[in-house]
Amino acid sequence: LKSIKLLRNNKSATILKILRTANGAVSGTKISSELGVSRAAVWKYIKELRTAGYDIAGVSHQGYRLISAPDLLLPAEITPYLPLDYQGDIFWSPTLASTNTRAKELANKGAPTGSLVIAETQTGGHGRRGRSWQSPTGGIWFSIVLRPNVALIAAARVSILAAVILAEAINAETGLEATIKWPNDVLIAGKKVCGILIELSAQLEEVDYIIVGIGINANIKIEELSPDVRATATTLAAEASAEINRQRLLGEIAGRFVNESPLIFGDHYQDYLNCWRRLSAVLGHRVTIEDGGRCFTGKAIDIMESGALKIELPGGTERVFASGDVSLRIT
Ligand code: BT5
Repeated sequence: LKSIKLLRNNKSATILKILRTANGAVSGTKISSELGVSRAAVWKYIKELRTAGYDIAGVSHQGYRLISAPDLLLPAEITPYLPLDYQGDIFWSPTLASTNTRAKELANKGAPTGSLVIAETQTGGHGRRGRSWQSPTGGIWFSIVLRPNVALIAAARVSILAAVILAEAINAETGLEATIKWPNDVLIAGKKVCGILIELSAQLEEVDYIIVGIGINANIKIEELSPDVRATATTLAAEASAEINRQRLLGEIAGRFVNESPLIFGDHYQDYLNCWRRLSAVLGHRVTIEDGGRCFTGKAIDIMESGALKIELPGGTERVFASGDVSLRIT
């Protein structure tokens, strides 16, 4: 399968919509007039869809009928779950080194806000501080480009937004109780189901773009993770005892990012901080933080506006830890 780029109003996505809503077969003539393209062009799009894994029957004198769609995160499968006015290009690949790396390349070339880079597997997926992120098939590995018009200092808010969106979207899609482990993991029953990696580019204190990289262990087989990772990880399918609709979950998350990111730069940031507090797996718990080779153990007491975590150390002193270069264990 080749990589696919989908621009808004993509013709193959429209054909799929027509075939999906049709009662039976749809003639090539009808599709060509609805699309405003020739019948030969319709045939070309149908061929492309078949190459991407769609089983479309062509019955002579009747037209085309959709038999089945592949379980892939193809743009045409995501689009139905995005808001109608969703802006941004959607790029899909069967495999990429890292969706964040590709998203950065595209953002540097001007990819608009809301652009998505999606891969079925990653060969060099990464986490923070050079750690690697295992990305076998069945997961949701993607990056979203955001271009808020804000000062660098405000960009940290995206980290709070991302964790809240992920926990809430997972909860809405699966009914599972997802919690947030500072700074940016989403847990189910205490195990990591989702990681978030935020990278940004700024010029003179102004944000140029922000890349939010999201990895969700949706329907992956837990045995495909290495034993050390398996010990602390889980998958949505395992926790819900059912396969997840990956396409709908991805669409919901992307739509929420684009709709809600303006809110955190306006008056609503406090609301998101409060959601974060409510969903937190760490506040009120004893935690151990490793910061630059030193370990601190204490009680997590609050999240700061900067996204830093406030800990109460034995003896009552408080210490604030910036996210980014520390690791935390709930102890
Ligand atoms: C993260 O880093 O949790 C951020 C991961 C972000 C991944 C996405 S996928 C799409 C996009 N493209 C990328 O290249 N990255 C983003 P961190 O907090 O540093 O945690 C990394 C640690 O999580 C590793 O050292 C492992 O211990 C563990 N880990 C690796 N793969 C995992 C998985 N699939 N599920 C759960 N834990 C995993």
